[in-house]
Amino acid sequence: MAEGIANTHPAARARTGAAWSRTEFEAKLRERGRAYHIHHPFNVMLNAGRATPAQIRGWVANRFYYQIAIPVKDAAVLSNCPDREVRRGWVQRILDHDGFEVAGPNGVIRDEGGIEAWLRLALAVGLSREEVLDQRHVIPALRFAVDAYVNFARRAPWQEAVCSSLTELFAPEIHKQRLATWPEHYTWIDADGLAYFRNRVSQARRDVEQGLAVTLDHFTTHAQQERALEVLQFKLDILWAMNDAMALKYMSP
Ligand code: AHQ
Repeated sequence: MAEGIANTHPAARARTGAAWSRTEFEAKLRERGRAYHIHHPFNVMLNAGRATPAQIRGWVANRFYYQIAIPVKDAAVLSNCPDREVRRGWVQRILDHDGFEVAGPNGVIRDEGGIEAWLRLALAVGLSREEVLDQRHVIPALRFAVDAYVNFARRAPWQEAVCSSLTELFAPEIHKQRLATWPEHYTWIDADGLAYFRNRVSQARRDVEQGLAVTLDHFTTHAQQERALEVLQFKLDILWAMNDAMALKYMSP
């Protein structure tokens, strides 16, 4: 086989350590979706309609800790990122969660943000704002997993922190699954409470457009691409560990 052909065959390239093409690299990232928490038994129980009200309340109260960590994590990415163009796109993520109020020529533009929407989900499932905000239900192991994500974003190169957000490649599916199944199975939850999931379908798609472009542009050698897969697996493990903690606490043995 001519040398050139040998180096272009994916299997040969893996042996020689040559980088994957952008298309192959994206496919490798998407292949990791098989480890996404949509497949975790706790999430399967939740979205199959088998969760009790207490299990749903436990999930909402614990996932709140993840939700309030996201803008802090994204601020860490911004603080490490010297690229104005990337920051201009990334800052939207903080506004998505914290909300904003902007005085415009035609009056004030307001958006309550995702954290407030999550608190409305909490009320819809029978939790009080106080017991969610004071984090009394947050499981220590879940807290540690979420804190590991924030600390990673603070310390890792900003491109790795961007790459770690790519679990959102698989997020539209999980939000759409909730929107498709919760109203049918959990008729006791007011539909207004699901606004967060509705908003995230399009926001996640927009997030991924930027996150994937930065990742495919930055991680170009084979070693860098393998590192990107490691980073994505680290974040997949964080989401999985969060579900492990909730399963241990809320699912009967
Ligand atoms: O609601 C979620 C969200 O705002 C984000 C931001 C993003 C990140 O920066 O890591 N990841 C993420 C996720 C959200 N919801 C999760 C869910 O299952 O509802 C999924 C999660 C993700 O896929 O990382």
